[in-house]
Amino acid sequence: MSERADNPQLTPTWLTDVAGDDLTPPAGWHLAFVALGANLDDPQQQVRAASDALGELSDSRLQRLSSLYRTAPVGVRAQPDFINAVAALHSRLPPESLLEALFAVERQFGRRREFHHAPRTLDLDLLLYDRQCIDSPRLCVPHPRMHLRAFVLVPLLEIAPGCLIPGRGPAAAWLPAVSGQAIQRLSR
Ligand code: PH2
Ligand code: MG
Ligand code: MG
Repeated sequence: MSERADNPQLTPTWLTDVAGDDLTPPAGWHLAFVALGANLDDPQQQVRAASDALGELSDSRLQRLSSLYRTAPVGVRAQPDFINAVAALHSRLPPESLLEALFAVERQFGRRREFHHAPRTLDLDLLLYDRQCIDSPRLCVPHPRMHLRAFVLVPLLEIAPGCLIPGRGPAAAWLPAVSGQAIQRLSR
């Protein structure tokens, strides 16, 4: 059975406390959050076009898209600034199939996997899938470092202010931990 929004004990905060309405998926659908990032080849255009592609994923519906943000690179510092955003989707795809669909979009955008954290035309990371915790060789959900990255937390909280990260608590509680990371919201 799917979790019911009318049972307060089973109601994830992000399903009820988002900008005055809610993101509860219909029966048989799931709520997924996806991070978008690019820092090569006109990254703003890459992220805008990628969000259009997310809107066309099979068995999925784009529910929300954050603003675009210009962010300083985390990890390997000697690379261009990133453009980042976060999307909320309803999807009927199981998590591994959704991941495959995201990889297919990355490939469509010319992504080559050169080395870990290499500059990229497009990176799509599955952050959250309902309240599930998945730790398989291909997929780790919640994304294991999402709570430590301003470029994820800030756009995520823009579209889902009450978002909970399973195992970590409210996403908003992690903001102080990332306050030193440069992030600038771009006008639409
Ligand atoms: N992605 C990374 C590593 N570092 N830094 C920023 N600002 N934005 C990203 O999307 C990003 C990063 C690995 O995927
Ligand atoms: Mg990534
Ligand atoms: Mg990735």
